[in-house]
Amino acid sequence: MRNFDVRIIPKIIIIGDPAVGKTTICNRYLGCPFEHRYISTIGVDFFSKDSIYETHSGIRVMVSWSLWDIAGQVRFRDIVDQFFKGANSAIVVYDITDRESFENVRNWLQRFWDVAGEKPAVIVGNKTDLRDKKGQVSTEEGKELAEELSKEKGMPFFFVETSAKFGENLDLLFRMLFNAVIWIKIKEKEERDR
Ligand SMILES: Nc1nc2c(ncn2[C@@H]2O[C@H](COP(=O)(O)OP(=O)(O)OP(=O)(O)O)[C@@H](O)[C@H]2O)c(=O)[nH]1
Ligand SMILES: [Mg+2]
Repeated sequence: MRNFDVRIIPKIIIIGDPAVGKTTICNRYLGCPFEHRYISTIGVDFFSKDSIYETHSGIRVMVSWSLWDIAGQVRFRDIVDQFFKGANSAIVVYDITDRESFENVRNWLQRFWDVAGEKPAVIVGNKTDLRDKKGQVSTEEGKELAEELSKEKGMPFFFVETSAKFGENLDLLFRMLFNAVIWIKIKEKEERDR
């Protein structure tokens, strides 16, 4: 007997400035050990993983994540945007120790929306294990950005802080992403039924 009721295969893009930890988040979520070296992504990498989630109404959903890990470096800009096509949602990552990467979150979202249409996303402040110095992006600032976007766009933006190094909050991040995807599915159904 199947242990789920429905199966979905959401296309997710992982975007954000160079070296914020996008590839590390993917690798760690897939169970690989932490890699200290920075090996910047060339173009796009692809990962997939199956997880089962339960909706609030008790439906068990098999989610086959199709994860497109996008290079942050500017030199790949023209190549990578075409991979945003058909994406159901996005994980937008910044590094809490790099304010510029936080300030660029909206630019990344805009690039995503320009290709795939306006859709909800999960905003991720990564590298919480390096939290100490002044000038870092606070939890409050991350939360506020997600709240502002939710108000502006009339759709949910989720926010979570992670340490990909220690695997902290990665399950929560994907649970939020699941909620974003389900929100979109419900909206699409409402529009079809109208
Ligand atoms: N301390 C700490 N280091 C991290 C964390 N996540 C990633 N790193 C380090 O940050 C560097 C960049 O990580 P990547 O995952 O390659 O960054 P990226 O966002 O994929 O970069 P591009 O592919 O160039 O866009 C690497 O040296 C990682 O070891 C974290 O949570 N904590
Ligand atoms: Mg990468």
